[in-house]
Amino acid sequence: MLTRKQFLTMSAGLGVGVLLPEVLKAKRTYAASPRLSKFTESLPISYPISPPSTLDIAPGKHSFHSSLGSFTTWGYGGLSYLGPTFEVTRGTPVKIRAFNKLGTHPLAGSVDTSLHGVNASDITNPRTVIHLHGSNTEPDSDGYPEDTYLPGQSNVYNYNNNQEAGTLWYHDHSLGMTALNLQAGLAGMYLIRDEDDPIGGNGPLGIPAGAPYEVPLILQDHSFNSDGSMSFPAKWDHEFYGDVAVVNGKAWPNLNVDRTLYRFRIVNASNSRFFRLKLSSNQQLIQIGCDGGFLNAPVYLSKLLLGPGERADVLIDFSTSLPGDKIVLQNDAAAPYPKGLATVIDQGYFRMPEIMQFTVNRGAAVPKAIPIRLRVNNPLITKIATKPVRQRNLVLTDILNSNFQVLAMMLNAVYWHEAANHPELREQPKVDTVEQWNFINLQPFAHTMHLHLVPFQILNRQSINDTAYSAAYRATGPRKVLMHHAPGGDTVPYGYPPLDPTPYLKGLPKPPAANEAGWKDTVVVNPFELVRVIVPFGAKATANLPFGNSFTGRFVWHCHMLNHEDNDMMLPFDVLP
Ligand SMILES: [Cu+2]
Repeated sequence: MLTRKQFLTMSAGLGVGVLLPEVLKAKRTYAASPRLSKFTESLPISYPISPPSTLDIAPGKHSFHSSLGSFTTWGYGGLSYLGPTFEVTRGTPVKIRAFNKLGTHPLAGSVDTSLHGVNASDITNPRTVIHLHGSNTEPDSDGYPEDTYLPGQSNVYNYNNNQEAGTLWYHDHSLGMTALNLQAGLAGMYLIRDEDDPIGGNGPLGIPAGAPYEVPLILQDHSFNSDGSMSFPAKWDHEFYGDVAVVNGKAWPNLNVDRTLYRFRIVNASNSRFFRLKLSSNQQLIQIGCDGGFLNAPVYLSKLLLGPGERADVLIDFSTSLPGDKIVLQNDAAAPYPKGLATVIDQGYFRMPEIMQFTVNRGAAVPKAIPIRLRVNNPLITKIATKPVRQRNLVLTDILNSNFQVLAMMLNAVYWHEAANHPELREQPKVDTVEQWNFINLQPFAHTMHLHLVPFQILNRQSINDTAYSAAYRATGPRKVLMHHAPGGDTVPYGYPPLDPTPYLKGLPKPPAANEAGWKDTVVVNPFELVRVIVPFGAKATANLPFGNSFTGRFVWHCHMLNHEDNDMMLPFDVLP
């Protein structure tokens, strides 16, 4: 069986338009959305509020654009689409009972029962479960993908919020249904505050917190049918790219801004799309925080890359803008990231060059100082000095059929149900130890790898001779699968655990970018690259950690490209006592 890279290389040799394989042709059948005016919708803003003790997960009627009309979508906490932004202070525990009040799925025609965990009943009796992404949370409240509950049922989530200020988000995590449930609207933002970033602002950094100058931005891409309802392919495909940018639930919105300093909490909540954001005015984006909290110092960026699941805490200074200026938030990332399908079809096909617009209000400029130090009460981030007790090599790959169609996206060539039922196929770190995890991407597209429970530091990235490594890794297989419903048949081509990549590495390791040199929980793994991360599996694993718990139990690690996660690119791991 060919790898996708070998196949794409082969296709390139045949020339554009010749022998378009199923795997690529499928993309062109996506419905083209109706033409929509840009920057005519007002950006909806959910300013932060305290979490409630009860949270409804329920349908509503929502319009993404004034020319599209209203259709059924899903939301949290009484919103028709997405959920309220919650804010809590570090160390203040929160207990939320969430009620599943969902009805027939708004994307009923796209429920694909060939995916793991998906049943026809998900159309009319949909499961849900909430994961608070970025939180250091007990296993029973972490949104394990099989801890779902049905309409009429509820579940209690305990978040002790024992961690530094950061940009968290909450979203559905139902096994096999996460992509459709997020596309339907089940996502919201959750901000943890602390002494450096107190509720209401007026903290030592001098940055806004809350209305009106701190604005959450939930970035997605969507497609719409001619009647204006949401469109999504009927069958699973290895990626989804919509042709309409949606921010906070509106298509290509506009935000009127005062001439002062704004703070944007940005999450990439899209299925597969990477955003590389820039401003049409060529002003810099000043990144002050990444996934898990503040960086050591602001990083001034002309472009900001965010893969699916990643967050950024960003300042934009509009005090130097002129009244009436229109500044577009642009995106120059190819899709798939980073090179598109350049060798086979039009490279620009899935691009989304514009996201939203800022229109600068009249009024005097009110400049504010950009903080120099971001960690006043919290310890500076220094490289974890504790030596890892072990390394784990973890491979990102896929399984193709004889027509080169992707059957499943895989981690370690292990299926979810195999690992869920066979501990010998699971990673099992010991609580309060430090481990090094090496993510090895054997595919021509980037992925974003996410660990639940604990944040990590990126050590470095290094190229790998993927052809030689793949061949040697393949020689460790095939492995007989332990659960026979697996889509690829009775075997997978590779053995377990993955082969040591050391002899196949090329060049020198590169340190993370300055805006990644903080606490991360989701990391971009580029094609044919090994990314080393160092992970403290508990608050006592080493010094100066940004969280306070040492939980044991079952959690998950996965690719955050939602179609990948839904088709086996997710595995359980256990933190052992
Ligand atoms: Cu992926």
